[in-house]
Amino acid sequence: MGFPADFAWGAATAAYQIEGGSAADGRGVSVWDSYCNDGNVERGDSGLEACDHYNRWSEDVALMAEIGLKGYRMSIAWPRIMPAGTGAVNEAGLAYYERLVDALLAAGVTPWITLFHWDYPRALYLRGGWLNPDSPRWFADYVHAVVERLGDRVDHWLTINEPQCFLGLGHRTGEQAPGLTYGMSDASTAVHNTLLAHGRAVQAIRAASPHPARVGAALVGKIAMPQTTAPADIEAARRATFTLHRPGIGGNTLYMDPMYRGTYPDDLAVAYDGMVPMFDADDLAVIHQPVEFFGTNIYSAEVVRASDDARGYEQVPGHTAIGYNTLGWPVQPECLYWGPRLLHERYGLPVVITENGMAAHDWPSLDGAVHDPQRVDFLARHLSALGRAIDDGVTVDGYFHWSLMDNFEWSLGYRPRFGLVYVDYPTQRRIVKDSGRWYRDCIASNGATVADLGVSG
Ligand code: GCO
Repeated sequence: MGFPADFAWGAATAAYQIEGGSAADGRGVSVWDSYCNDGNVERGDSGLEACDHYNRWSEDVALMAEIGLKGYRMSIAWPRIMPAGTGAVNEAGLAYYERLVDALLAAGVTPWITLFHWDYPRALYLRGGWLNPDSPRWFADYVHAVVERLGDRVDHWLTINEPQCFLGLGHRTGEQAPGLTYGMSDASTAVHNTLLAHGRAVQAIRAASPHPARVGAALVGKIAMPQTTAPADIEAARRATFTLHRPGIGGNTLYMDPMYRGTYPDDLAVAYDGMVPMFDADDLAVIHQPVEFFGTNIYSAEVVRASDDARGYEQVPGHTAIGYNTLGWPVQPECLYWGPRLLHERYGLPVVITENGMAAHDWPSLDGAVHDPQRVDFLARHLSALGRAIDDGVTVDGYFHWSLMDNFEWSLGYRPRFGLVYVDYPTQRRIVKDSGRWYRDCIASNGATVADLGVSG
């Protein structure tokens, strides 16, 4: 069977991680600008210049064409469009993204646009941010302004990237911007308003787009995969993936069930440590908007097996991964077989892998090239597993590698390198890595080069 003929072979980035131009052309301040300015990021790094994509976008589009990308997942910086977060629209910001989208289309690269990838306007943070009951409307108004301008050329929209992360790390543990440590009560309000913001944004896209759009989000979550293909182990993987294990706002179903099933999960009290927040029942009808795909960022999976206790699963001890990336994340290629299979089975939507990739020890060799054999092997194994999921009947519409280029990795700054393209930050020179050339050939073959590599599900 193999990959569909119109499979979206892509790569992903995010505005704050690559653009720079933080004060250019009327852009407002984001919570990440101030978080970096306060010295919270490794080595004092910030997104002030990043990869200077704000000025080098034309060169970077040419690189995407050189690699032969069919799709490019980018994000729009909310503070570039509405410097105060709401109200007046910054024409220069819209014009920048209009030029970029037109260049992508001219290069035969389909833009997939994420509308919020963490660079929240500081002006709204100062008004209470996601605790403010107006926060869903603020987001919807911004989304409407963007889609009104770009909706005639952009068909693929993602509302929000990884609410689990920006809420969990940015508002609970304080490890990311804006560095807040909400108690569980405020956290539950922020989660709920973020889910409402997703729903209101989908409504805004439908209202502003001049033609039918394909809409989704980009959720991350802990995927569990079975130790064996025994039915009991597969059921254990389902339970581990779709139950709320412990207090905290990172659980898959806390977001996925309201967005894609229209209900909070029955075990909601587990997430909120016994406190079941009171929300307006009508809210779930707003949150549960029909969408066209299930976007998910999958980097790895934990391996589980059936157990005799009430939970019905246990994590398999020891080192089950084939290795670890430079951030210590386990490399577990079968995550791209089991993740899509379990998510498609539960939510019934076409799956799009909106992020998958690895940080590696990349630098230019003496021959001037950047040889990254482990990323090549990572890509081959993960895409082979994804191809097996498709062969087994899972509908997968696309794969966006994280990332197109090395970039600002949030609190870790520029140390981790995830790109298919190396960025020499002092000179901003780009070098396509071996993995970028390998990916080009894989795309040209529509995935035939990764068929039957023996990466079993
Ligand atoms: C995320 C974000 C990306 C990260 C990438 C590597 O998933 O955390 O969407 O912005 O840079 O995942 O950590």
